[in-house]
Amino acid sequence: MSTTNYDIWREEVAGRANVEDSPELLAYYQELESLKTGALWTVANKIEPWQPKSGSVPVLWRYRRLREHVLRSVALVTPEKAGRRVIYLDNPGRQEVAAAVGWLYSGLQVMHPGERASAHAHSASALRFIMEGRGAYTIVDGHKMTLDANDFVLTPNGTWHEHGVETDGLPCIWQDGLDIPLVNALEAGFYAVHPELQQAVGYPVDDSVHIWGAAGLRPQDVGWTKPYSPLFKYQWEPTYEALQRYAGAREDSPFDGALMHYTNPVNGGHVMATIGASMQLLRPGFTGSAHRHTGSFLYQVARGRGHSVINGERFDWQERDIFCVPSWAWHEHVNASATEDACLFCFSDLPVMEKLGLYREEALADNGGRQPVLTRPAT
Ligand code: GTQ
Repeated sequence: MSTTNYDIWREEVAGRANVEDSPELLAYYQELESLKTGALWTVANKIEPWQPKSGSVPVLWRYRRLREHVLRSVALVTPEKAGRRVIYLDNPGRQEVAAAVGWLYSGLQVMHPGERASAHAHSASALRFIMEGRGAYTIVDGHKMTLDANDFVLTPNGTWHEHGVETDGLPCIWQDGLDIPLVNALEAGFYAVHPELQQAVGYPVDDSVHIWGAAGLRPQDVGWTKPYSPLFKYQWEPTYEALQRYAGAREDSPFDGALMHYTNPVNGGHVMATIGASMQLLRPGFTGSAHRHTGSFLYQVARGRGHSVINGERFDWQERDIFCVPSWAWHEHVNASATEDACLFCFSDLPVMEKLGLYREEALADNGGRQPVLTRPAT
């Protein structure tokens, strides 16, 4: 055995389960099964992989193909009957748990002017990112927030929340992001409908932004101990301006360009305990290097066009398209335009990975940090 082969053998076999079946063993396994037990060596290599093996498939959901189907649901079901009028993103590798990627759920919700969905609360944490329309609002524990395109709002775990569109608005579509699959995996999900179906607005409209939204300033007389951001609403204009300033003040990350995390103004941490979110700016012509890390990530193109290579597959995206990067998948982003910025909104389970000590990251060393592109899916 050459040294090289020995290394491969050591990598793949040594210390790992390698027991061949025999009639005696097979009978033994059956006896164990009847006692609701099993021999670890029959499953060890599967349940303890060398590195994460995501069941999720990289997927690009093209908005120009989805939009008309989302709009069609308006004529087919009412928010009252459907509860939430949503078309969810169904990752072919995660259909059993209704996840878009990993343990994250996502869907596109549509509402017409004058419609409102009833108030409810659940253990899952949620966010929504406004894609189009005018007059959308969300009420969270009595705080009403008005929402425009590319605004992002939180409805954290346990809060009463409802959505609607003002009667003088335009049809609205937004992306929901929730940790429903994670909460279900942890068997910790509760769900309640508000006793009055709607909640009263108890504060001035957009008060959370006025109280918590001043950059670099924290209010003196407002205590906050909940494990999520009291700001709730993050507007596009100040976000984009902050990104441009940041990009102008320092060099790009080779992987992400200029990326900023949305934060809890109380402590600078992630916006919610289980879901984090970011917005990144890829300058004209930005060509990222590939890296991979643990955690599941869902991107929405807030602006511009470009492509990402995910595990060797190229996905060309444009404004409003959504794509996912599964855990430990190689990925690199490119802004195709020579003149226009591209901006990617992203939400993920990064807070979970970080808190549990499971976050790991690796840069692609080979090939100048670029993945060979294996396939080009049809558009
Ligand atoms: O608005 O709270 O897309 O509970 C799926 C489940 C949205 C919501 C979804 C939900 C919500």
